[in-house]
Amino acid sequence: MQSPTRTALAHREGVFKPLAPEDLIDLRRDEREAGDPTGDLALNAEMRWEGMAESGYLTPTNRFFVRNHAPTPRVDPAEWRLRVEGPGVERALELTYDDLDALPSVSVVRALECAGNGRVFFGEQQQRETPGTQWRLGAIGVAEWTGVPLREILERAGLKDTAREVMIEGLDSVGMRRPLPLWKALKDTILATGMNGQPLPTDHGFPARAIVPGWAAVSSVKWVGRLLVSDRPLRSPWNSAKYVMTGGKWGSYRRPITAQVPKSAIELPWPATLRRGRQTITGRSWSSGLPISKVEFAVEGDTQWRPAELFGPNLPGAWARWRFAWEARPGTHELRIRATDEEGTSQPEIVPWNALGYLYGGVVGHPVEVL
Ligand SMILES: Nc1nc2c(c(=O)[nH]1)N[C@H]1C(S)=C(S)[C@@H](COP(=O)(O)O)O[C@H]1N2
Ligand SMILES: [Mo]
Repeated sequence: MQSPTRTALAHREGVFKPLAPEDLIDLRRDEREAGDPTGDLALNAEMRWEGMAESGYLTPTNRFFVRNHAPTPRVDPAEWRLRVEGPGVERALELTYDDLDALPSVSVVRALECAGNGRVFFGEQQQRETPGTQWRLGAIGVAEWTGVPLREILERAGLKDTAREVMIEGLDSVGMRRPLPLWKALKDTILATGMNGQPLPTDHGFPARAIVPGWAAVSSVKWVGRLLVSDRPLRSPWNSAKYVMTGGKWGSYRRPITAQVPKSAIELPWPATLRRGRQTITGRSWSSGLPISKVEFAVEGDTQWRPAELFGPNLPGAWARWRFAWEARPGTHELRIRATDEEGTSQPEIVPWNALGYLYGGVVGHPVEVL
């Protein structure tokens, strides 16, 4: 049971959910210790992968990672309004929570993954650290999201031919917001009010958040208060200064991050300790919006990749589970996993440098000590 004191304390810390150390790793503490001044404001907690070995296809909500640019706001659903306005619509709309509930809704199983997931490996594997939260691989979760297609909402406001982008605006103190091209808003984006069959939890965006399938989670704005429909390209700090890929010899161009890249994670602690002998190793692989076609493994020093066995659902835009048997010999090893998606995109050995440390989709060596 949570005591009221514990809950109050939790919110002073910027978040409501318990962040049990066996479920989540509170990276904000590391950031404070490292002297990052934003560490107090931003809350970042990543999932412990070892917990997924016992879980089903979906990530249990208590284990789901949290990434906040500012403390979680508490929004009263009775007071809450969704405003839809701007030069791209015929008429401004204001919807209450009940109005939103009354619109046609869908349920979809989709991954939500931070663009910075895997960032620590730029430093650990490629000897070139990048700034920002040093996520390992736990800034991802797969949930069943229930909500109203953005198309249903935008069409009620009457889209003009000139409509181009939708700025999705959050109600947190930093006013986190990011523009979405209209085609993506209409294609498969939803405004979710439910997660894993429950009302959206406070920290995950209650009363309503965007879910933009296949795209880095920065587009999936939480605590949405307004949809601003424009007739021209829009900017916010989250598509111009941050969440952009830098490129060119001098890092001189910046492209907003949209789609994710294939990645894999083993359901073991980091680092892991195992007993000698035959072990079943399990994990999951995912890609931007495609099913996984193949997963292979190698122990460091192997010259050959060997196949892992895929099992269970392999939903596009979510993930695939896999397992393989490993004859563990005493000593220190690195287990390496490589996934390939249905378009044939595989995880590379080396990830091209980008200054802000996004989209680390490379093969990583998971350290394992066998006793
Ligand atoms: N309003 C708002 N929405 C937000 C954020 C935020 O700080 N404020 N963070 C974004 C980022 S960078 C990520 S990775 C996801 C994290 O979603 P989660 O905390 O539900 O896991 O939310 C996105 N939506
Ligand atoms: Mo993120």
